[in-house]
Order: sequence, then structure tokens, then C-alpha cells
Amino acid sequence: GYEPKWWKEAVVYQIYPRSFKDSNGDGIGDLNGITEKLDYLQKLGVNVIWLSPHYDSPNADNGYDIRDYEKVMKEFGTMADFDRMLAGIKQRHMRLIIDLVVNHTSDEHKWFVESAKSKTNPYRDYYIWRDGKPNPSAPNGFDPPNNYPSFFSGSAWQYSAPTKQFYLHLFAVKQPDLNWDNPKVRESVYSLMRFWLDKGVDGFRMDVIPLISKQPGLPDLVPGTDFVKLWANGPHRDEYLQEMNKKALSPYDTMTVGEAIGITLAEEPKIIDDNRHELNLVFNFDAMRISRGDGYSARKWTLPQFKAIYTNHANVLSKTSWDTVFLSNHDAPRLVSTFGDDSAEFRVPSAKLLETMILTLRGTPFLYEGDELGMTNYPFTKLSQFDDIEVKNAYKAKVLTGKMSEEQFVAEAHQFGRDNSRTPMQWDATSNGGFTTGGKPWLAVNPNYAQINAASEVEDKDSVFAYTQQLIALHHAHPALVYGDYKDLDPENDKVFAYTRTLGDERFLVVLNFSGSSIEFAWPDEVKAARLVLDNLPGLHGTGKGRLSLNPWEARIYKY
Ligand code: TEU
Ligand code: CA
Repeated sequence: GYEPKWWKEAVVYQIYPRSFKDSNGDGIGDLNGITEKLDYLQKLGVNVIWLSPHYDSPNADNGYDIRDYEKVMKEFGTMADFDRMLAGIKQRHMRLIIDLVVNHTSDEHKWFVESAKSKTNPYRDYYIWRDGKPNPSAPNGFDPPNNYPSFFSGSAWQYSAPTKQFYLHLFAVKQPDLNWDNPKVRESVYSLMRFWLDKGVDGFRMDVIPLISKQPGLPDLVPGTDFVKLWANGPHRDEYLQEMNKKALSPYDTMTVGEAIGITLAEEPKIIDDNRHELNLVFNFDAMRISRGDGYSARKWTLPQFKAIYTNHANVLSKTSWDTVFLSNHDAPRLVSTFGDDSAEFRVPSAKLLETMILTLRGTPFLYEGDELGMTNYPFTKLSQFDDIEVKNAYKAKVLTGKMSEEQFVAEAHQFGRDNSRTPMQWDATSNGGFTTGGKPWLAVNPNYAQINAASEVEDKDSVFAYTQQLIALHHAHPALVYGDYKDLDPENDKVFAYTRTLGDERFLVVLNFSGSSIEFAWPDEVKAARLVLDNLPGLHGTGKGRLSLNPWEARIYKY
């Protein structure tokens, strides 16, 4: 069996602080806002909170550009507010993991400010500086040192006048990459980790952590290479993670989850196998990204392809590694708009179906704020409605260069842009969804807040919230839903996802109709005596002889 661990049994809830709850009317969510809503989270039943970055930042990328790791972002409050929030979390027997963004810092971090000053500055080697290639017709007389692209469009190199060299930034210009090959950088990171662990945080979600070890010599990318894979597999990645585990994490009882971009399923055990002493968990994006092609383009996918991902996971991850289950976060569009059907007819049942899946598959489930209400994508119609640096830079690179029409770009960003999930939480039916008492939230609230909001859902026993609450309680109550084996009963079925979770003589059967039509599903023989535990469309079901009649987007959980 599996070694029991609290982070395997946890139900995690991600908070994007900027969008969660504004307590002082400046239009920006804050830590006191989170503290106000801890009772709400406790009522929902989640027991670990992942907090997106709360540190001092100029917010080029909403806090993923950190200026001071040991200070709270002033818009979010003070260290005293943080301590109060943490105490409130502990009081409710919940835990907190915070975002560790250490592949890069802000260009306003004191390390970088020093580093940029001169080639001999003691902080010079905290970052990655290189000479450009002389080119008299280039803006500064130089082309970038190599052909690396940035995730946020354009070159990954920025020229810096004081020393006439370029620095590497795999993300925004204001996010210079740290040089992890410098032992002083690593010690500085371990020290800031200890700072927060000593305060009592329970672990970290680690931003783009596989990118910390760069390719020796930084040679040009060969055209056609999958650069994310290359960057994720630098020669010292595991050595640095093992060192971090030993020097920073091992004295504490932590949960660590790495954002494993560029890591294939087969390579995951290198990072998460217990015997490797690196991280506990990683996010694998195969399922979440199945509907998306390059940039913001859509990709066709089928249910059998989707289901195969989970079977592969069950096969590859051994008894000594543990999976995560999620389909949404602050970088992805809304859950129900992407994997369900957010029309008036099917929004509620399909949102409930998706929560059913996430809370009964094998692995630690991660829910994103607002999913428990069935919040939807924002009805974007024009560029000025977006705030995200990724959208703005992609617009410059694609539309302003004539590669794509403005209309098509906005349509694609509407479907996949990150701001879909960053619109404020919809707390009630008052103006701005009760997110702020001030006039203007930093990003517009989805106009559907009058219909979709927490106040009405908490009161309504048929709401997505009430159903998610029941699912979370079920997940906590039954070890089979945590540690049970997983078996897909009908991999080829292109409408129904049906699987069992089995531990000893406890067995659950989950049947999900991933379609907008009614269908019949053949009972597995041994299930005849099963008891219906939860149904997202109660009272509607027909159970014929040997067949289940499923309504559109119906989800059922049986126990036998
Ligand atoms: O995201 C890393 C990442 O791979 C993103 O580029 C993501 O794939 C993309 O935004 C999807 O459109 C992490 C954080 O989660 C993200 O919010 C940050 O912007 C990024 O790192 C830089 O810190
Ligand atoms: Ca505020």
C-alpha cells in the first residue's frame, strides 16, 4: 500500500489574492480579505490553501516578479496581516502552502539592482549575463547572445546599457532569471524558505521549478526542438532540488508541489519518487492542456484521449510517487467553460460533473477559487479589457506585426487567456459581486455575478457549492477515494468516463456523462448491489436492467 501522508489526503484550494476579497475598498484583494473568508473555506471543507504570491512586487506579472521575498506586497497588507491570516488558518485545522518563485526575481529586487551596476559587483553572478553578438544595424549594436524566445513573446535577452551586456529572462523583461549555478544564490533561496517555514507555513508550490538549471554554455536552440523540454532538463536540476530538500525542507514537515513544465510523465518519478528526496508532487499539464494548441489556439480532443492520460498516470506513478489532479489554475481559462458547458442549460450539472471527477480520481485534488461556484470565462470583446502581460505582449508580437487579425486574437484570448480565471470572486449580488466596497476592482467582475455568487449558492442545497461541499466531505471520509486503485472501465467510450476506486473491500464506481445528450451505459456485472452515494441530478435517474440511463452531464458515485 501507500505510505499515508497528510499531503496525499489533502484537498487543496488555490487563492489568487488579488482577486479573492478586497477588505479596504482599493479594488485589490488582500490578506485581510482572505482572513474574512476563512469560515467560507472551512465550510467548503478544503484543508490546504495554496496562496499565489503575496510578496513585495512591482506587479509586472501580478506578484510572480518578486522584489523582496521577506516582505508582504503593500497592496495585500502587512506582515501582521499575514500572521493573523496564518493563525486563522491553523485555528481552523487547515494548512497553508505559499508560492515559491525562484527561477527569477523582479528586476527591482536588490540583488538585480546591484547585479546590473557593474561586471564586478558582488551580485553580478546572481543573474545570467552574456555578451551580445556584434551587429552594427541592431538597436544597441548587438544581437542577443542566443536565439532563446521568452514565454511572454520576443527574445529572452534584454540589453542593459551600464555594462553593455544582456541578461536572460525566460519570462517578462522585468523577470530576470537567477543563476542557480552560483552557490550563493542557492543559499539565499534556502534562507528565504526557512524564513517562511519558521513562521509556520506548511510548504511551497514551486513556480517553473524545472527551469532552474540552465543548459551549459547556452547554445542556440536547434530549429524544431521542444525548448521547454530542453530547458526543464538542465544537468543540475535534481542535484539542486536534492540540496534544497536537505538544507531547507527536511527539518520541517512540508508539502511541496512543483510546476513541472517541460517534464513528461515518464520523467516525473525522477523528481517525486520518495527515494529521490526532491519534491512530493508535481503538476503535470497533459490533461489541463489537452484542449489547447500553440499560443491561444484551440486543439481538438476526444474523451478516450483524455481518459488515457489518467490511465497512463496510474501506470507510471509507482507506489513511491504520488499524483495531483487539477484542470484549472490562475494561468488557465475557467474549468466549466473549458471542459464542461457553460450555457444556461448545462453550466450547473457540468460544473458538478467536473468537480466529481477531480475529487474522485487518484491523486491530491487542487481546486481553483470560484470553481466551487461554477464561475465562467469572462465575455471579453476587446483588447482593452485584458490586464495580463502575456496577452499584451502576444498582441504586440502577433497583431501589431500583422501575423493575426485583431478579431481572431481577441477571440482566442477570450477562450484561453489567463484573465478569465483572474476576474474577482463573486461573493454576492451587490455591485461588483461584493468583491470590493470601492468603486472599481482592478479587473472587471464577470457580469454574471447576479446569478453566480457565493451568497446564493451557500444557501441553495442544489448549488455547485453545496455539491462540491458534499464531494469534499466524501473524499475526506473514505480512504478508497484517496489511496484506492484506479481502473477505467470503458476506455473507448467517447461519451462516458466510468472508473472504479478500490481499497480492500471498499469500492467506488464513478460514472460521468461527458456529453449534452442522454445516453445508456451498461452496468458492470458486479455492481448490481451498489448503493448510489451522490448524484448531480438527483431524482432524475433511471436504472434499467443492466443499464444506466444517464441524463446530459450526469455524474453518479456508487459504493459497493
Ligand atoms: O507559469 C509558467 C508557465 O509556463 C506559463 O507561461 C503558462 O504556461 C502560461 O502562462 C499559460 O498561458 C508560472 C506562473 O504560474 C505564471 O502565472 C507566471 O506568469 C510564470 O510562471 C512566470 O512566473
Ligand atoms: Ca484591498
